Amino acid sequence: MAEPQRTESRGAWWRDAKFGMFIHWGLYALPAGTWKGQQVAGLGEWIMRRGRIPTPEYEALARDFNPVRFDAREWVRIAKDAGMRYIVITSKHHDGFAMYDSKCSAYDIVDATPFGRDPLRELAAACREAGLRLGFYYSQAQDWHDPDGVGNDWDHDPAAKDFSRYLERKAKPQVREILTGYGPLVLIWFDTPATIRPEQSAELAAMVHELQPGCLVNSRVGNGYGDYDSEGDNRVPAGLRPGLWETPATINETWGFKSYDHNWKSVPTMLRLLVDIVSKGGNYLLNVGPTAEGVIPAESVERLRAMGQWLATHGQAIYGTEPSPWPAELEWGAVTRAAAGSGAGTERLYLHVFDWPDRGEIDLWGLDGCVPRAAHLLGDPSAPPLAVRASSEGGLRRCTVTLPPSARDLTLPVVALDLEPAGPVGLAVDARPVQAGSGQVALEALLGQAVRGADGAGLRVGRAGVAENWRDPADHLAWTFLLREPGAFDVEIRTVPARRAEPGVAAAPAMAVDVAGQRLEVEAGEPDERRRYPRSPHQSFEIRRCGRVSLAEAGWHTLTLRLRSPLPPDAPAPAIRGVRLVPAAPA
Ligand code: JFZ
Repeated sequence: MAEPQRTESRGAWWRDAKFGMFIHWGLYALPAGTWKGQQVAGLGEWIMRRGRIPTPEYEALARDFNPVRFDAREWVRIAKDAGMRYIVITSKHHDGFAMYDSKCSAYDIVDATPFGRDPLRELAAACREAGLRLGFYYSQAQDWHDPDGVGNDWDHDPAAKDFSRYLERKAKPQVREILTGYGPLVLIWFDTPATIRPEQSAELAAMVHELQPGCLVNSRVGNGYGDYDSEGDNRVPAGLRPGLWETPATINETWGFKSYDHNWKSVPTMLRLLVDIVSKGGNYLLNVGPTAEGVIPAESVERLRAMGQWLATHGQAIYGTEPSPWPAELEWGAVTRAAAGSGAGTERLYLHVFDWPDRGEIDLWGLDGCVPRAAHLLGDPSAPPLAVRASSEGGLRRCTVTLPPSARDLTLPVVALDLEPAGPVGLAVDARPVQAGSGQVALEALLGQAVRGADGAGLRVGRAGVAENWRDPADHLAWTFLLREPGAFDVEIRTVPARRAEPGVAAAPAMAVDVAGQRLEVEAGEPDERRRYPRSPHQSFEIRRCGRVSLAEAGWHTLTLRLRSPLPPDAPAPAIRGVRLVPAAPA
C-alpha cells in the first residue's frame, strides 16, 4: 500500500493525461492467432499457452522476427495525433520474451532475432523528443519460457517450479533493467500476479519507488499494493470511482495482433468510452497490437486519428477535468467538470450528449450551490448561446439546457455550461434518483442505501458500483426517488453476471421489491435476459423481470429490494447493478 502523499505527487500528471496508448507487441505477432494452419482461440498474445506450443517451437519464432518497418517516431506520432498523452508498452509478456536488450536473459529481441535493435530504447527516445510520457508493462509472475515461471504446465511440472527462484533470477533483475536503462518512466504496469506472495509484491513496488521515485505502480503488482488501480480488461465501473484508476481496453477483441480479428470498435463507441471513463474519474488506456513487421494496423490508426480530431476541438472537456458531480450515469450522457480555479471564480460543467433526448433538452437535477449563467456548444465559436433555465420540482433544483438541433448529428456534441457559485459551499449535487426524460427510473445500486441488519458485515456497494456480499435477508437496499409522471411500470432487477454456480444451484436468489404499498416477488432461478451495456460493449448485465406496479402519485417514493430467504451456502451472492422501472407499454 503506497504512501498516499507520494502517490498524489506521482499521480499529478495522471489526472491531467486521461488518455494513453497501450502497446502489446512480441513474438506472438508472427503467428498472429494461427498455429500450424489452425486458428487458435483467445487473445493473440496467449497463443503459446492456448495452443500449448512446446517451448522449442515457440522460441524458434525469434529467428523469424524481424520488424524492419518498425519506426518509433511513427508510433509516437500516431499516439500524439490521437490525443494520447502517454504510452505503455510490453517489455516482457507472459511468453517470457523480452522486447528490449536484457542482460539477464538472451531470450530477447536484440540477442535472439535478426532485428538486433532495442525498440524500447528507440521508443523512449522518440517519446522524450515528442514530450510523451512512457511506461513499461512487465508480467512479473507468468513466464511460459522459464521453467520456474507461472503458467507453462505443458513443458514443465508445476510441482517442480520454484517461483521465488524465478523472481530472483529473472523477474526482479529485468524490472531493475527496465527501470535503470531507459530514462524516466511514469509507470510500471505489472500483470496477473497469480501466486506472488504479499512480501514479493511489496518488494517489487518498493524497487520501483526506490529506483524511480516518481514512477507509479499499478494494482496488478498484487496483494493490494500499487499506487493506482487497473480495472479488469475492458471494464468500466458503474459510476464515480475515487482514487487513481484506469480502464485498459482493446480496439478490437485482442491485445496482441491477430490477423483475423476484425471486430474493430467504432469511433463513437470509443469516444463514449473515453468520456464515460473520464466522467467517472478514470483514464482510458487504449491498446494497439502492431504486426510482426512493426506496423500498427491501419484500422487502429484511422480510428485513433478520428478520436484525435474530436479531441482537438473538445479536449478542454477531457484533459485536466474533474469527474462528474453526479455519482451515477445520466440517461442522456456524461458530465465532466473543469478543474477548480480554471474559470476565474466560475464553475464550468461539460455536458457530453450520448443519446439525443426526444425533447431536445437535457435536465440536470439536484444542482445546488450555484446558478447556471450561460451555455454554448463546444467546437463551434459562431454558434449562438444556448437557452438555459432554472426551476425546481419536489424540492430539487432543475437546470434545463435546450440543445441546438444542428448539433444532433455531431459525433459527440458537448455543451459547456457556466455557473456562478452561490453560497459558501459552492457546487454540490443532491443525487437522489429522478424519473428520466424517457419515463424510466434508474435506481443504481450506488445511489441506494445499503441497510444492514446485523453487525454491518454484509451487504455493501463496492468500488465498481455493484451491491455485493449480500446473503442475509436482514440486509436490504432502499432508494428514495422522485416520480414526475405517474403510471404503470415494469420492474426489473439488473445484475452483473455471476460466475456460474454449481449445476442445479440457482444463479439468482428469490427476491422481493416493495414500492407504493405493492410487493413483487421473484423466485430463485435464472435471469430472463442478458444485454450488453450500451456504453461498454465488453460488459453485459442480466435482467430479472419482477412484474408491474402502479405508481399513481407524482412525488417522492421509496423502493426496497430484499432477499426473501438466506442464501444456501453454495449459492453465489447476487451482484446487483440496480433496479429499473420501465414505463409499461400501453395495453
Ligand atoms: C492480462 C493479460 O493476460 C493479457 O494478455 C493482457 O496483457 C491484459 C492487458 O492483461 O489479462 C487480464 C488480466 C486481468 C484481468 C483480465 C484480463 N482481470 O482482472 O479481469
